[in-house]
Amino acid sequence: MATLNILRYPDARLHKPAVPVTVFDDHLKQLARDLAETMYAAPGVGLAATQVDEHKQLIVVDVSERRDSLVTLVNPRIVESFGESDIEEGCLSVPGIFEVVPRAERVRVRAYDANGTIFTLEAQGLLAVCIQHEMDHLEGKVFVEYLSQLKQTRIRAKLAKQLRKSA
Ligand code: GNR
Ligand code: NI
Repeated sequence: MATLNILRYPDARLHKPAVPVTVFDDHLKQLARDLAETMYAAPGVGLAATQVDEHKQLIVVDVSERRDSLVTLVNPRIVESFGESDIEEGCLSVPGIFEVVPRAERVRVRAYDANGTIFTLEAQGLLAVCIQHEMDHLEGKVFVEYLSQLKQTRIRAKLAKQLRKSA
């Protein structure tokens, strides 16, 4: 087991699109375990492989209070979505920034687990928002990119200042 380094926005590697997984081997299972360990250690409610510089369509989520409801999604696809959410988001790659961005309130997702078994998940609330947030990461999109250019500029300045202070 290993916790992996999480890329920080702005980093060009966060904009690399992930490729679909075609081989469900031990290497993929190990990456899925390390991704989950990294998410729990952070702590976060989700993590995309993109954030640890692995550009494969793999995400993990656990929005449970007891941290015992891990869901691993490989090659996730949203097949239906309903409504509008107003949940405030954060991102481990954009620490200290919290904003509401346009998301569906409920989604039906088709994905494979780490063994290559296909399944469908119906999600709502935080789980639904989290899955959409992680799927954006796989496409190279970070949630702050939904915000105005002015807000994005302010966020980059704030992150640069955080980085200077921690150095
Ligand atoms: O830990 C996280 N919290 C969160 C809160 C609301 C909506 C989405 C998220 S995902 C985030 C972890 C992360 O950065 N995943 O990519
Ligand atoms: Ni994120």
